[in-house]
Amino acid sequence: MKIEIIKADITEIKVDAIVNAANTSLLGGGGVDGAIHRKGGKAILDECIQIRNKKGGCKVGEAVITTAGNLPSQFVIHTVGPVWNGDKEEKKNLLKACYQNSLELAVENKIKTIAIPSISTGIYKFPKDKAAEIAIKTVNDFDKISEIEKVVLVCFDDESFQIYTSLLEKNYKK
Ligand code: AR6
Repeated sequence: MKIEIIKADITEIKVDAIVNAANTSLLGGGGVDGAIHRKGGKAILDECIQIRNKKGGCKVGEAVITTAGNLPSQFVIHTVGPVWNGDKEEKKNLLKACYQNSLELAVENKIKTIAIPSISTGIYKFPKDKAAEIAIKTVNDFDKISEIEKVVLVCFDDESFQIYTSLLEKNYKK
C-alpha cells in the first residue's frame, strides 16, 4: 500500500472512492460535504436519504457508502468526524474511528484506491497537527491495509499540506 499526500480539491480526483466529512444527518452541509453534493448531484443525496430512512443517519466515528453520482470516483464513503470540544481524548478516538471505519468499508467493497480529506479540521475545528497525526498513523496501522493499493490523503490548504508531508517523511519514510 502506498500513502500519497496531495494538495487538491477532492471532488476532482479519480480514485475508486473518496471520503466525505459529513454530518450525522447525511443531508449535506458546507465545506467538503457541500462540494461533494454540489458536484456529485442528486444521486448521492437520494442514497443518503435512503440510508437515513433505514438507519437514521450516521453516528460520529461511523461511515456509510453511496454512489459518487457525477464525480470521477465510483463511490463516496461518508464519515462523521467529531467536533473539537469537550473530552479531547474521546474526540481523538472518534477521529481514529472515522479513518478505520472508512477503510473497513473500502475493503468490504473491494475498493483499491481511496482519497481522504482532513476530516474534522474545517468547520469542526479539530487542530490540524493532531488530526494529521491520527490520519497518517491510523492509515498506516490499519490491519487490512494490504488489500488497498493506494490511499491519497488530500489537503486543501498549504498549512495542512506542510503538516502532513513533514509528518509522513519524519515518521514513516526512514
Ligand atoms: N477538497 C478537499 N478538502 C476540502 C475541500 C475540498 N473540496 N473543501 C474543504 N476541504 P470541513 P469538518 C477541507 O469543514 O471540519 C460540513 O458542513 C477543509 O479545508 O469540510 O469535518 C458537514 O456537513 C478541511 O481541512 O469538514 C459537517 O456539518 C477539511 O476539508 C461539517 O462541515 C474538513 O473541513 C464537518 O466539518
